[in-house]
Amino acid sequence: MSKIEFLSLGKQPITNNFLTEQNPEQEFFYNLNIVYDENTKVVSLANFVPPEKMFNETYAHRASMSITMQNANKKLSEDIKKEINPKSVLEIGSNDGVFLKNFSNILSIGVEPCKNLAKITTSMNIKTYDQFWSIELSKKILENHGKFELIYSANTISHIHDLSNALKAIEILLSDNGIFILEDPSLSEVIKNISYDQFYDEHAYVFSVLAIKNLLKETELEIFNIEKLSTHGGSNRVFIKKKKNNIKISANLNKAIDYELKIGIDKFETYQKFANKVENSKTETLKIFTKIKKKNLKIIGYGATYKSSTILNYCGLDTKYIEYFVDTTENKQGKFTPGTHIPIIKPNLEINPDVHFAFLGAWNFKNEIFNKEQNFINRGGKFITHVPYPQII
Ligand code: JHZ
Repeated sequence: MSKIEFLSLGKQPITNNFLTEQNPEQEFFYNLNIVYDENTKVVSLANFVPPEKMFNETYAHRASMSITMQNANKKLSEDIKKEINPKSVLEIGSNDGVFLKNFSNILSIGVEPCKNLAKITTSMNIKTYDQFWSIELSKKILENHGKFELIYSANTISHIHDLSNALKAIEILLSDNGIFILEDPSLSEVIKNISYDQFYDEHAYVFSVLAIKNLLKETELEIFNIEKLSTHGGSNRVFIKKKKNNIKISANLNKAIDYELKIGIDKFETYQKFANKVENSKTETLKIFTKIKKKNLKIIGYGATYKSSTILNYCGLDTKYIEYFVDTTENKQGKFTPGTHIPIIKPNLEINPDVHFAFLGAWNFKNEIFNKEQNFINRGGKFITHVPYPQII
């Protein structure tokens, strides 16, 4: 057995299952356990949740819901136009078109299995295939549009269970001089920040650069550059090409892998230590919430993220601790958090005056949120976060 379990985060619900009414009998729970593969160095969930239960026509997350991500997508698109200048672009997991809308003057195709999202990009005149990414779909797209000079996929490849099929499907559609850019949360950042909430049903994998390099060994593809991003709590942007394409391999690749080896990404004991820190993080988080509640002060949640579902359910933080969440995503408003059934409401222009603390579900947008909530901060309101350790800020 090359896969060894190192962390158990208990029974967890489907993170996209924002309940319309409190009806726990209808909720699906699974055991969120995390394993490390000694051969490939891949870290993944022990039990994958069937994709149809997660990615369907009620999908709530909108990638364009923060200024931070709108700006990041705009900047990336401008850089791509300057440096690569592709004639065609395909995005796997096109969500609400936050990236593809910047490529209206070239052939741009979206792939998005959540039908409600595919409808949004279709209405933006972006041809969108509302199916799961696979070899079969890739062959169909090849027949209809030919090969692509750029394939982009952010926060999606880590969601696909059969990676060998997904990578083969990319090989089929990528032109020989084409570039595939993949972005996903970075395992070394998760270890560094004890951001264990990056493990949830949709995140079947949390990749290190080393793991991606190993996974590509069986394919015609290889990494030629890496960029470290601050988005989504620390991500890797991985630039991939066909092996026969002789683009120079950047020194950034070995630098990134050397760093990962230095922090022990290839050693099981690193994951055992991480698991101990996660348990400790839970204890300390609960201490903070309990202390505040003893004083009868009011805590709300800020950003009902998919990530936060892991913390809420793992730590048992429900309406006893958090009165409600505010979230700008319309499809979450008026609903309840999965498993913990905390109401989610539309944020007012500023946080209500009776609120003393706000738990940062969207800690990855801390700067954007702090800028927006200056009045709350000035009147003595405080935020609670668990990253990089449980604390009040
Ligand atoms: P955010 C989702 O995860 C799911 P989540 C998915 N699996 C994934 O990988 C990432 O996205 C990319 C709200 N918000 O982006 C908006 C405010 O309310 O961290 C969003 O609902 N006010 C595909 O959910 C949520 O927070 C604000 O001022 O963990 C952020 O969700 C801001 C800035 C955000 O992803």
